Amino acid sequence: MQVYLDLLRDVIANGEDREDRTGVGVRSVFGRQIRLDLAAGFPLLTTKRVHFKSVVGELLWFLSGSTDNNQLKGQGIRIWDPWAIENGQLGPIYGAQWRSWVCPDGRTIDQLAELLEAIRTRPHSRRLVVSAWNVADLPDESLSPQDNVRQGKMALAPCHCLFQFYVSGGRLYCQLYQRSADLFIGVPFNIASYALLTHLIAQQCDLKPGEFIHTFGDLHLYHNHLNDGIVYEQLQRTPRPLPRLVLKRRPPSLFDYRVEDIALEGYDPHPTIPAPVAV
Ligand code: UFP
Repeated sequence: MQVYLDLLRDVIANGEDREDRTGVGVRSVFGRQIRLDLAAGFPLLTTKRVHFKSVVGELLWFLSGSTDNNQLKGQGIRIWDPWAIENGQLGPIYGAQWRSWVCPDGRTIDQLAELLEAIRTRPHSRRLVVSAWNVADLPDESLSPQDNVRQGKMALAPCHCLFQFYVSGGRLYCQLYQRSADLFIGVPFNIASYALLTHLIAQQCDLKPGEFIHTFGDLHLYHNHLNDGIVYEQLQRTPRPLPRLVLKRRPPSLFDYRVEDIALEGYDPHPTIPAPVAV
């Protein structure tokens, strides 16, 4: 994951210091891309421990179509807590858009079910796209996440907002467009999540995982992460060999995976680096 450390150096060296919605302030660049070959190992950061159980739990929660934070909390995953209202709702975020995008006539579209059908029957299609960017459901940037949810909007506008697949040589490639990326906290998690999603869809479609291509819009480091010295601490660590992903079972559909089906072998990271998240 040298490419991740290179991105950190890029933002530090070339970023512009500026204000942001959260009030914390960021150093930011616009428009970057990394490519990770999933055959070379599972791209989970080794220069700090990333909580893979949360990656798995969150992805399976998205795939279930749920937008209820209580279901994540029940598994001990607290990453969505700052954005939820009292009853756990988060508004129509990823799970809703992926599995039940609401049409003007009231019908709903299961984008992921349609995607799998398309990959199986039309692997050369140039329309293997899933979008969470449902303009009608976007939150008002001047309101709190909770006020947006109370008005039926998303708690947070999708960060990983659009992804596309490509099939070549029996391998499944995935490219993600991430409009906004917290490089220290969010990105290691987002990489692992989409790498895992690509593995699961590949298994379901009798393909091997290809590359994960991660394209960034506003890529930033929060000033508190820079000022704490934790970004520099991360840069001093030497990457270790990547772990390997093991899928222990092939369930009947993409929507039937359980946490126990997904395991990592050989993950031996440097210690975790706690960091505050900007809400
Ligand atoms: N963020 C990520 N990845 C995610 C996620 C959020 O990096 O998966 F949900 C970060 C990006 C940004 C903030 O720092 O959260 C969202 O703020 P905004 O909507 O103003 O871009």
